[in-house]
Amino acid sequence: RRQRGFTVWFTGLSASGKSTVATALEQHLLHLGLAAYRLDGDNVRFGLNKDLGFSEKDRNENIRRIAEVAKLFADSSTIALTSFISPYRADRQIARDLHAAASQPGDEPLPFIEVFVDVPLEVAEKRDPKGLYRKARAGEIKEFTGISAPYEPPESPEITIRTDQLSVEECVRKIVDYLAERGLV
Ligand code: GGZ
Repeated sequence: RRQRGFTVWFTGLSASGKSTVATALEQHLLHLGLAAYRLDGDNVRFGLNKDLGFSEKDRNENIRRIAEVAKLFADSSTIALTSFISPYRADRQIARDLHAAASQPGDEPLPFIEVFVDVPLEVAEKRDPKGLYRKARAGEIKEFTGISAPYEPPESPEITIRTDQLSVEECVRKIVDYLAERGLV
């Protein structure tokens, strides 16, 4: 059977563990012989989206473009893994709806799996690997998610992972088990 593309959409606070889990999942999928590609701030915000900042409008546009690109990867039979905060419910819904709409008449919808990387703000803030929370608290970064800009948690994500309670491997296992149940891997 030909590989079918789909998108695994990670959402969560800065330092919640999105990129760590997405990277481990990508490795796992590649070892299974599946084509997977990770979209994250490093390859998107410094390229395609380098004109965008962190205002609500810019985040809306950031997520809209990422959703379009993820859909193109999925449409090309690749597994797209996106790791962006994507703080607004409406933006994540737009990404989901885009995948549900056929690219061409007669096409099946592309599966869209939302993974909520759910850690308490206190945990993310304590990790603070880049010192951004400290700067945000000091007012040196404005509109910082969780501190001075909103994060709207998903109401019905396909998967929720607690990176403060499970190991990276356990998080990957939970996602892969779900994908296997859906017949996607
Ligand atoms: C949130 C910010 C901000 C502000 C810079 N708010 O931990 P990081 O550093 O590596 O991940 C964060 C990243 C968020 O970019 P996204 O494209 O994922 O955001 S969104 O989906 O909301 O468009 C953080 C850094 O960029 N960063 N300023 N003000 N995170």
